[in-house]
This record gives sequence, structure tokens and C-alpha cells, in this order.
Amino acid sequence: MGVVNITPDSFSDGGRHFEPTRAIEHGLRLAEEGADILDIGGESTRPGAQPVGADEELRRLLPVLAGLSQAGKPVSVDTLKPEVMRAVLASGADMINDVAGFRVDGAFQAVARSRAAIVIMHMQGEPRTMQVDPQYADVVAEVCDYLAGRVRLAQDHGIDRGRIVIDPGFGFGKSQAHNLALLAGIGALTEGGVPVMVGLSRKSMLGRITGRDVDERVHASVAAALLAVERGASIVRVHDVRATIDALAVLAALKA
Ligand code: HH2
Repeated sequence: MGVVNITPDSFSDGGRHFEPTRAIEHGLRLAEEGADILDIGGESTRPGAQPVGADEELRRLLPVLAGLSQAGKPVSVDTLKPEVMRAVLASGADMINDVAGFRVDGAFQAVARSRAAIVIMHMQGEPRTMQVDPQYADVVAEVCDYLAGRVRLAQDHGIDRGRIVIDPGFGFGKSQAHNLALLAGIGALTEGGVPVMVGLSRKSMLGRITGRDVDERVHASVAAALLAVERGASIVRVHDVRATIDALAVLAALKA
């Protein structure tokens, strides 16, 4: 999954693709590089980011969603607002990626009657304060239990299990130790049989390991994606598609 941020303030590439034409060009490039899914987002979820209204979020998303239909790849929309979900589904979105795990009132209902896939992500707390002091007794077990509960609730809302993907939410209310435990423990997340997605690309946990700034984390991001897939992740959400594809090709050759 290739990331297309249409925001002025995303941590990894803030402002670079804020104009719709730039965002569409970027998405088409990622598709050409081999991304199987394009994930577009109109609101930054980085710690401390300012919330954006639904109108503004849609003003950013809709032209890019329309423009990317020519890529011939499924388009995912990264949003936590039910009104945004409904509008983008009516405009052809194939997947809804919700970092809040469909916890906002009406979120499951907004997607239930569509055929879109959904990504349910785990987050402790909310973006503004989630990194202040995250606490878990056993992070892997708690994230597994939480996601299993959300999958059951999604099914109770009439969402077929085959439409659901889960994501442990690296960096969303997690310390460095929590993130590393989750990366090591991806296998446990896959045990329920629901596909696992991970977003590790360019994140600060990789900056802490390597001492590199955000635009110098390609190698660490590729290593993290490879380790995640080896441990059972089915989808990796990445900024550097070409580099990740090459690394995954090596892994695939080994397994062939
Ligand atoms: N991470 C980010 C955003 N959305 N969605 C899922 N499912 N999993 C993730 O790990 C995830 C996500 C943060 O990355 P980015 O979009 O580059 O930055 P920002 O949140 O500032 O837009």
C-alpha cells in the first residue's frame, strides 16, 4: 500500500503533495512502481496534529480520489469520520482505513452497507495526547484482544469477515518498547485468521533506532517492512514503494 498524504502537516512528507494535481501524480507514480493499493489521507494523525473538519477533509480527498481512478488500483481512504467515509464510498473508494478503529459513533454503520474493505487499527488514547505515557501490562496480548473484539463488533454490524483487515497501529499510543514487542509479535496477531496490515514506514521508532531524520529512513523502513511480512503481515503501508517492492521480491524468491 502506497501512502499519498494530502495534508500540509504529515510527519513524513507534509505539504509535498498538498495540491490535488501533485497528489494525483504522486499516487500514479506509486501505482506504476508497483503499489497494489493507494491510501489517501486528508487529515494528519501525527502526535499533536490539529484536527480538520469533514468539509475540508473532503475538499482535499475527493479530487484526488477521482483522479486516481485512472491508476486502476484500489484506493483506500484514511479517515476516522463517518460522514467522510460515506461521501468517499459514494465516490468509489474501495477501502476505509480508520486509525481510530471505527470508534467514532456511526463509523461501522457508515461502511456496513458498502462492499469496501476496512482496516481496523489499534490506538491507545487519541492523537493529540497518545504518546504522553502509554501503558500496557502485555502489549501484544492487549492489542490482539482489542482487535479481536473490534472484528466481532464489525461483524455484529453486518460487515463480512472477509472485508476486514487489522493493524496494531505502530506509534499510536506506544512506547519504543511497545512498538518493538508488537513487531516481534506480529505472528500472534495473525492467529485469528484476519489479514494484518502494518505501517512502520519512516516512523520515529525507526528514527530512534538509526538516529536518522524522517527523510533518511528508507533503509530502516524497508528492513521493518521485510521483517513484518516475514512474520506474517499481509499489507505494508509504505512511502517508498519501489524500494519495498525490491526487498519483498527477494523474500518471495526465497520462499518460492
Ligand atoms: N500510520 C499513519 C497514518 N495512517 N493507518 C494505518 N492503518 N496504520 C498506520 O500505521 C498508519 C495509518 C501515520 O503515517 P503518515 O500518514 O505518513 O503520517 P500522518 O499521520 O502525519 O498523515
